[in-house]
Amino acid sequence: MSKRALITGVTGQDGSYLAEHLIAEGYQVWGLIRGQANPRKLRISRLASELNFVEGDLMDQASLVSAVDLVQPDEVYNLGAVSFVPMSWQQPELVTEINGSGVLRMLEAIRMVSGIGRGSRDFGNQIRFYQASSSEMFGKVTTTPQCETTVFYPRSPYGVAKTYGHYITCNYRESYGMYGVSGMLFNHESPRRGAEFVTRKISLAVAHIKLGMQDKLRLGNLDAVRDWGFAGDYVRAMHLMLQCDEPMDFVIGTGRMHTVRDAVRIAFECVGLNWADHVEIDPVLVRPAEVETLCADWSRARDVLGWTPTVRFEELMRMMVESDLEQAARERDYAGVLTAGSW
Ligand code: GDR
Repeated sequence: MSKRALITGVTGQDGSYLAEHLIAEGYQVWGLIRGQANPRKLRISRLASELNFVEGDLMDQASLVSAVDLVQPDEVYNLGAVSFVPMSWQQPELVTEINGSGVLRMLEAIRMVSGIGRGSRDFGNQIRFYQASSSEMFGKVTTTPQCETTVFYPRSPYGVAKTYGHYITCNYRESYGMYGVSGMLFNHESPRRGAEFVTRKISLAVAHIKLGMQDKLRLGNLDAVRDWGFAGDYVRAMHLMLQCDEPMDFVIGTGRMHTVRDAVRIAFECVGLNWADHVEIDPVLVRPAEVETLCADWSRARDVLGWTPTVRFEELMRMMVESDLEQAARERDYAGVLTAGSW
């Protein structure tokens, strides 16, 4: 019989790639959606016929119990969160509720439905739980690269909430013998990335500038260093983490560092333009407390999971720019048709 997976955050970038991956692996996949979300309009529209949906909200304990009870999943992937770090200074309490307490609610739902007991370590028939932890937990780093034992020093309400989610997952593993693991994922991007994140903001702007639809690109801190990988690679790691005999946390990244300035330069080079002619610094976009440098030591994932990233940063930026060029050209042509039609 095929395995059943429940994914929170299924409408996001990672949720869409993970749902595709699990369906290809023969899973029955269920996405947790909030009442008014319309799956047909979202990233998962192409999967709508193969995906099942169940209503629920990480803010509502009872809805999670009902969803887990209805789906009876073998695996739960908790990707649902407010993912844009700056929003966590604007709505810190909401972000703490969803990204922090939401993890606790899902763990409790699994515990209640499956009756997992204190300290039993029979992982065989348990619901397995994946928590989307983040490199933002490392924050103000003192050692580079960062691995599973590096100390946390989060620099935003987002990072603090994710750190709570991480520790409560460890705690439920240790308190109740639950199969719960955290993937500490470094930045991961794709053509499906939200437009507010820096790589997609850049690739969209490059496409629009190349096609004469935009003039300038405003950015904040160009010196920030990130370890950027391809989201499609990272969801494979999530799945592998739940197939181990013993639950264990993993760092997932590429071990390569680039600045935001590198990202801008590479993206503009893809269309033969000089970034310095188009980029302006906007101090409003500089964060109250910045994570300056992140770089993953992903050797545990390589050794234990046999996982490796397959897309280099230059390829990733090119993939995003090319996708946005196609999309921008369609938008421009559509606008042309509308204008012509109005004459
Ligand atoms: P991040 O991703 O906060 O690292 O979190 P983001 O792409 O937003 O920022 C990366 C770096 O770029 C700098 N930056 C800008 N960022 C944005 N968004 N917009 C700008 O105009 C801009 N200019 C410079 C930022 O200051 C930052 O240093 C992502 C999210 O997906 C999290 O949910 C996830 O947990 C982590 O990655 C791993």
